[in-house]
Amino acid sequence: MTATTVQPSETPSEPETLTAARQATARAVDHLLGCQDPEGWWKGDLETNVTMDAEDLMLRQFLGIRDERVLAAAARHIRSQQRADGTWATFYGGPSELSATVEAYVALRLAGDGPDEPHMAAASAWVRERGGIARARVFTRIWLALFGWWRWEDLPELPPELIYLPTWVPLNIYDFGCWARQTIVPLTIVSAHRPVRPGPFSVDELHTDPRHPNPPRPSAPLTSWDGLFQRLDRALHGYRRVAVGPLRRAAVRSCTRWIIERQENDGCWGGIQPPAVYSLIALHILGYDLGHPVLRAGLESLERFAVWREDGSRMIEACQSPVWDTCLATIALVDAGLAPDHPALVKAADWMLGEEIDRRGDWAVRRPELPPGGWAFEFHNDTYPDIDDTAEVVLALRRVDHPEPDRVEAAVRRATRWNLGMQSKNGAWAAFDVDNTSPFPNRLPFCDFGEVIDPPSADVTAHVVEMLAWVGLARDPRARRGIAWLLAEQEVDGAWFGRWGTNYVYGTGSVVPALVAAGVPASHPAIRRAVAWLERVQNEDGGWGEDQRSYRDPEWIARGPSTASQTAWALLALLAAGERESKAVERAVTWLTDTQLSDGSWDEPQFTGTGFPWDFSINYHLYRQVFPVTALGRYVYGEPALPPARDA
Ligand code: R01
Repeated sequence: MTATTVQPSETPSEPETLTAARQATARAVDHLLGCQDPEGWWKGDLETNVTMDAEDLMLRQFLGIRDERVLAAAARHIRSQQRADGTWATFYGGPSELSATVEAYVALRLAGDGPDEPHMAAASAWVRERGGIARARVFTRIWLALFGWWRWEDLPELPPELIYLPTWVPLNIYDFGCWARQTIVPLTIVSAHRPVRPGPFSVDELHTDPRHPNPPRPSAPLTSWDGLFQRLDRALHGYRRVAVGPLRRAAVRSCTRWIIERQENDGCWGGIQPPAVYSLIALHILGYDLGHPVLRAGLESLERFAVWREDGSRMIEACQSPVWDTCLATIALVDAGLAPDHPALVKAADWMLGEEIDRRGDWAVRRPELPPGGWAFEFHNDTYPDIDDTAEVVLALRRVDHPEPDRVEAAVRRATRWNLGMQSKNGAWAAFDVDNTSPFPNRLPFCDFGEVIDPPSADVTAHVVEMLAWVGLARDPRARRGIAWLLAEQEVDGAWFGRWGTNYVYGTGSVVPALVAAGVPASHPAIRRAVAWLERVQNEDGGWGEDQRSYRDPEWIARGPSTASQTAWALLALLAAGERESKAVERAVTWLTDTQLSDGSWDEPQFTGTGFPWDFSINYHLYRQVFPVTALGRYVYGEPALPPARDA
């Protein structure tokens, strides 16, 4: 070393970890800035599983609009996801899953793969071994019934007359979470019509015994809830035989109107793929031809869910996350030291302001007096703004130094009023609705997949509490009720459950920063227990990882290979709890800086997002970037300073 580069001994040099973090943050910020769309938004791929691709192909087959180029590219993606044993999983590294394997297999057959090719024979053998089509979920069997590969009579009944149940009667459509509601209404039309457009081949190889393809399902005792709902289903099958005539026709018309009223101006439904697919099928069997404006716009909107890759494969996204990705990226960049009036941030804020939803949606059924003012997750989803996006957009807007502060504040005020109005009666917040907690939808034999209700969760409640702190309302009684609910919801080991992110690391990483922002001291026993839990479950390598299996098996809580997003969530909690100088934080920062790629990004094949716990997992491709940027940024530049309180 030459004399000129020697540090003067009286100025202690910066700790190595901090230097590395500073450099990693700068590279990560540059990478994130490079991902912004010229219009101001960010959008990472939203990867789920091959049922999306398979259902897209089956829809095209059903409607008679097969396209060989699409078929080949989608098949290429589906094949790329098949594992060595011939099966498919629903998340990276997950166990083989029967319904996904059946659907992917059928899709590949539509694409021309022969049943005797080794990869196909392996799949069908595994399906037979696991009980065949008869053991697949209801959605899968509905798809097969559309092609005559399963009997409609052997599916649970869901009558269109459901639409007539008033909102105070159990099982009315507003008792279902909005994603399930939008899926179920078109499916009532489909199951009332029981359409069959025979498939171009047989799938006998997916039955354990093709001569008896529909073995009876075991009945539950009459005295149990399940037994009662099985009876209800049998009664509905009986009702079906007499449900002809004016009432049925009027119910189908009401469902049709309900669906058409909810088509977005981009042609989609709710911004998510499944309701769009089922709405198109329902309308088509009612006689809407493919050239009808409603159908044409719907089909065009489906095309926008396709991600074409350089290798010639085509993946279908379940939905798109531009609002969510944009608010998270904005927060990350400000926390990582970008000037709050940086043009990229002003542009992002402008784009978010333009996305505010100013009309009522399904949420108004339970809150008719509440004025609108929130954000949805997607580009076009005006009927279903969500509380989580609204909270994070406010947190983002409050960080940006925008040239029109009054315009921003007015939007923030409307959003705050809307989120406060959407508080459930237990003091907490859910994603889309108020008090959507009915125990009945989950009992229906029809509902054997995913979540069908939208009860409050700790992660969303935390984001709202943090937002309230940032608009100066931490001491408002409504914020206090949220805080009390969060404190009561902590698990005995110190963690919080993660509903929309995986899993306890997400819950804990959301709640701790929110509680601290709202004034809970870092010395509070709840915060101490959370810190102790995070330190206890930190991986040897300094990171955190939690597999989707944690939703099924407590052995898997906080267990899994370290990932960038989950390490960042844990780090956010530790930093908020005042642990900046701890060994755990130093090891976490080192894990992030050591695993960063040369382009400033991170690899993350693991699925750390949650659509429905266990059943529907999401790999948000931008999570690996936005959360490390936020966490490293706070490590380098300190915790974000709350803006001065304003009058509520
Ligand atoms: C689906 C389905 O594909 C689907 C797709 C997206 C969601 C729910 C909530 C949010 C908003 C975003 C996306 N935030 C609360 C999340 C924040 C991280 C849900 C479902 C699959 C099967 C059926 C979704 Br049935 C219906 C829909």
